Amino acid sequence: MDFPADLIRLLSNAQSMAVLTGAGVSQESGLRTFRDSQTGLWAQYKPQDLASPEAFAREPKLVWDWYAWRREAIKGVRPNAGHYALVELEKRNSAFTLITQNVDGLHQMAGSRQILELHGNIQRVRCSNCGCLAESWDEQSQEVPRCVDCGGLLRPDVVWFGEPLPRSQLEQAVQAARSCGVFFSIGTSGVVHPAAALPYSAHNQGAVIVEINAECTQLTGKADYFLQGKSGEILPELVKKLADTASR
Ligand code: BV8
Ligand code: ZN
Repeated sequence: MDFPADLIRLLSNAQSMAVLTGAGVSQESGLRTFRDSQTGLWAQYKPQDLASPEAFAREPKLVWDWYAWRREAIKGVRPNAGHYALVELEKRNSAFTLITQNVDGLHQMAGSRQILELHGNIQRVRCSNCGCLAESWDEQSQEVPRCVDCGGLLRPDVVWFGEPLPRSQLEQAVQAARSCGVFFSIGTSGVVHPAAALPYSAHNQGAVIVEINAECTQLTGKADYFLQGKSGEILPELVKKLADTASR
């Protein structure tokens, strides 16, 4: 892929970078995005209908089983070249913040260090009553497992629709958007708030906006650069171009 020369120059001299990733970054690892239709048993449900405190209150076992199925699906999944390219980008930029909406843990697995998980992590499970993280639980249990401390129902440690994002992670993400020189929005449809507002905060303070997505989104018209295609292909090529430029 050819990159605009001014983009390469700009990225080579960037003082600080922030990156927002969405489900599209994990798509080439074989994980369905939120917009992809669900499969099998779950085809009849929309994620928004299951990922909510109301759904869990109404049908805790159904919601628990959906997350147990997703944890199982993630077991065989590995980071793709896009995740690893972001690890390289972090190594090349001292002021680098990775903000992810993904709950799959693939950025950690790839080796990214400074990660802000805005929507939690599906590999963690916490008590819906006392909030403490569960060390272990019986994945084969026929009932929703309960907290060993207080007996409350266990739930995935993710942010459901209608729930507030973790304050510290959100504050750090807002801070990064407001102070970065370059803001990447990668593999996200930009529909879910407040994460979707971050690129606009960056744009409003004068950051250069680079969007990488397989298709146009609501942000595309505002982006300074729109690199259309698969992040697992574009990111490694971009990082290689930056490395080649630096070595000249
Ligand atoms: C909150 C964890 C308040 C759970 C998730 C009306 C207007 C604005 C906002 C709202 C509104 N009504 C309600 C709201 C608020 C709501 C919201 O934004 N709703 C949306 C649907 C309108 N937000 C909330 O409820 C948030 N909380 O606002 O709380 C509050 C405050 C104080 C006190 C009390 C309450 C909580 C939102 C978090 C929800 N949890 N995940 C779980 O995973 O089970 S969100 C979940 O969906 C994901 O984490 C992800 O963030 C989101 C899906 O978005 P994407 O990642 O963008 O994925 P998507 O599939 O949409 O797009 C993929 C993209 O990749 C596409 O563009 C595609 O083209 C591209 N792509 C595909 N393949 C590739 C690719 N690109 C590159 N390469 C490829 N290979
Ligand atoms: Zn408890």
